[in-house]
Amino acid sequence: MGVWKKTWCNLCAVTCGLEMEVEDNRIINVRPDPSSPRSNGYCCRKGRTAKYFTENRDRLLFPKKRVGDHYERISWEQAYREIAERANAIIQKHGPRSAAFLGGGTYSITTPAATALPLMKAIGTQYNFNPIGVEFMGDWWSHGRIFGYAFHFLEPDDENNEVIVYWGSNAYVSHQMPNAKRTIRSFSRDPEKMVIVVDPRLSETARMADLHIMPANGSDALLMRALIAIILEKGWQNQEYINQYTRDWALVLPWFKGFDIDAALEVCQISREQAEKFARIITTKKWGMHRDLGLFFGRHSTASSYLCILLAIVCGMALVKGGSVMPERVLYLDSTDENDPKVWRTPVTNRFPVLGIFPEGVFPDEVLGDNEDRIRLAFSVLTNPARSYPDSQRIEEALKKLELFVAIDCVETETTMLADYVLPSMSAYEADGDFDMFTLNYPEVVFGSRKRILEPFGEAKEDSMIFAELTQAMGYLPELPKSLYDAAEEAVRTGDRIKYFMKVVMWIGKGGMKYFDQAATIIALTLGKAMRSSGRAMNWAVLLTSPVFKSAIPTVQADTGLHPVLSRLPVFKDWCVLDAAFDLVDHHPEGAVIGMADTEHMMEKHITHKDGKMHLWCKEIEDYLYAYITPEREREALMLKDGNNMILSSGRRDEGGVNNAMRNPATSRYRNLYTLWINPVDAAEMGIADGEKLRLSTNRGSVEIPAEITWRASPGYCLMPHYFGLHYQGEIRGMHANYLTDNTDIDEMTGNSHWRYTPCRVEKVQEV
Ligand SMILES: Nc1nc2c(c(=O)[nH]1)N[C@H]1C(S)=C(S)[C@@H](COP(=O)(O)OP(=O)(O)OC[C@H]3O[C@@H](n4cnc5c(=O)[nH]c(N)nc54)[C@H](O)[C@@H]3O)O[C@H]1N2
Ligand SMILES: Nc1nc2c(c(=O)[nH]1)N[C@H]1C(S)=C(S)[C@@H](COP(=O)(O)OP(=O)(O)OC[C@H]3O[C@@H](n4cnc5c(=O)[nH]c(N)nc54)[C@H](O)[C@@H]3O)O[C@H]1N2
Ligand code: SF4
Ligand SMILES: [Mo]
Repeated sequence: MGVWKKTWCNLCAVTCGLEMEVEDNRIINVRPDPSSPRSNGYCCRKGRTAKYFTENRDRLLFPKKRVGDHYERISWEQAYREIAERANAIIQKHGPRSAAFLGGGTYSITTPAATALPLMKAIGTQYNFNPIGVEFMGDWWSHGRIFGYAFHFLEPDDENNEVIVYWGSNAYVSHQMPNAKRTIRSFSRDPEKMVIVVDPRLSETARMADLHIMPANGSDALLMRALIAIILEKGWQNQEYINQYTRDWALVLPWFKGFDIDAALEVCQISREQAEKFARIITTKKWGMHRDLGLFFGRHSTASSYLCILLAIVCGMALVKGGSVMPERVLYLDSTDENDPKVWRTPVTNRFPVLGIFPEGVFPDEVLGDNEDRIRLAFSVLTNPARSYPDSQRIEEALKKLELFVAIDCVETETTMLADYVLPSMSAYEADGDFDMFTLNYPEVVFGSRKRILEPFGEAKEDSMIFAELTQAMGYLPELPKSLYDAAEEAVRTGDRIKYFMKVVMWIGKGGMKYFDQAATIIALTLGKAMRSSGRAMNWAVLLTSPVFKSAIPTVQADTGLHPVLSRLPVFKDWCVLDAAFDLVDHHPEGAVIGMADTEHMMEKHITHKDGKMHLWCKEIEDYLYAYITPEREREALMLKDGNNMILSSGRRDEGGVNNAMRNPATSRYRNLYTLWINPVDAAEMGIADGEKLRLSTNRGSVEIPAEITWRASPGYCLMPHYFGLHYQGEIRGMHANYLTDNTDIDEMTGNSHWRYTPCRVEKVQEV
């Protein structure tokens, strides 16, 4: 019999509450946690298999260093010393543009960034690559343009929606929203409500739909342009809302007036009748939309995201109760305006960051060139670029070419195998303090501090501590005075962390603010030591500096009480509220509600343009729509060329795998998931039998893969998983989807990868 402990799932951004039975430092059982304010007793099949994530025999236990063609174990001190020497030499010689950070965020493990970003600032580099960037680049950018701040983006108010639209999202399987199956089922069952799915195939979510719109794969932007044009043609738009809350309506009208709706719908393969039906529903009902990879990894991803928002605005559904709302964020990401000359562009590919994140597809080109200002040094954490970035061959080549590559992970991966130094970090279940990056609940603002439930393996450290110690080793921070360490110990003893915080602020001020950007790292080193966890200290530091209560209403006072003296002084009041929120979450391992969204003042709180209006017009989008989103151009562009006979989804989400996290084959021991889903019509036409081996080729590579004949694929559209081709105990099963993808095949505007639209050739394997 083990002991049941409360934690939450590390396998996707939804962070469902889980209870785990722990025996002999192993997770032996997992069940959903009914007390979780995030998920209220819900969890999916992946969450149930979370024990296989920690049950990995390739755990990294010690720091190691590449020596010739093998690795040698070294001490942490040696690792820090050597990495610092080599990194500093490269940066001194070639400048800050030689250094890049490769981060991850999918798993809502957020504390490493708290000290990694300050280290980037100390080095002076802006190169932050991250898969969450590549999914959301276009969507965030569009929200930034229309509303002002890119990290507050629209989500359906599903408590109050009459209709939920899933556009390019298979949430019934992939989640990306709280309690997905429960919510979709309840909408599907309720005669007063409706589920609409826009997906070119019969996905699991589409099977639950009242209305399934099946556009030709890749024709979404054209369909959206046609839908808005229909709404305007019929006069169905919510003109009162548009007049009150938006700017530049007259400039946007020509995008749709005179647009050839029928020619567009023909290319989309949607009947006029169905398109009008859809348009009528969304102009008469209260609806919200989940957008996901079908759009974000589809063609014209940025233009589609922009048009999605316009569609909501035209119907009067953005930032209104029952329409789309903006869940609050505890974490703040700095806006980056690509037109500001201080914001870097990549020298070879001329790409810009959105919210500080660069599109990962261009990374290899920025390493492999022979330009003087190329990237020569990289740190990776919580990511496996050798598999998760497009074009595995090219990214492997780039990682090998780096003059110094330091990889941090809890297990051996295809990326750590290419590093010069490999540093072991604790997994989510050994580390402390991680919190929810996306805070998906609404109107509740749920926040947490994940508790350690397993003792750390080997010499693994928390990622946030690794970056903090590295910052010191590289000489960006001096030895810190004993007084700060003592103040931290006292704060833990007495609970008065504000007093400690003032000491940190004073020490930074005394040094002429030179270490201002390193505040979090100073806290990780001092309070982290006193709390026996830098992650927990980061959780507190992030909360203390969070602007969450600029838009949300705190609910913490009543529960915990504020600092008795300081909270009465206006300068300290906000800090005291946030500090009390930390106490609340620290005492609640299942997470806690720290605030509520201000549902009465959404427009004032979430439109951050000075004039308080949504800005509808944008030159880049106008140029793009006129150049690309026309029936003539799309008719031609959607035709298969170069001997290709199908479109591939190079990244099938099914219940079996979770990106590259589940390496232990025991996770799916009863099923063969390494298959290509192919529609029965295609199979019959090509004479393919179920289970028959096929050759699947793209412009970048070719693999053999068994066919799985299923209606979940549609004619001309096949799907392969993106979680094979991973090493485990020296063996590799299948091939990774990114052996078939092209890192230059990315969205022209912001750089998302076209992973849902990979032209390919499917053939029978010739018998010899
Ligand atoms: N089991 C499992 N769940 C996961 C993950 C996992 O690896 N495994 N990963 C997690 C992560 S990181 C993410 S980002 C989410 C992603 O979650 P989703 O975006 O829901 O995942 P996909 O399966 O890519 O679903 C996209 C849907 O878009 C459809 N689609 C494809 N092309 C087009 C198109 O041209 N137009 C339209 N309208 N639709 C199209 C596809 O048929 C598919 O049904 O999943 C998360 N959940
Ligand atoms: N072809 C193709 N490529 C894709 C996609 C696709 O659909 N098709 N999807 C894209 C999407 S949406 C995403 S989000 C990215 C995901 O790509 P990445 O963010 O790179 O995620 P993974 O490849 O799963 O790598 C995550 C790493 O973090 C480590 N890790 C996980 N949990 C913990 C933990 O608790 N502690 C520590 N220390 N380490 C941990 C794992 O061991 C793993 O090596 O992939 C993208 N790549
Ligand atoms: S929905 Fe995501 S967080 Fe919840 S149990 Fe499934 S994988 Fe874990
Ligand atoms: Mo993702």
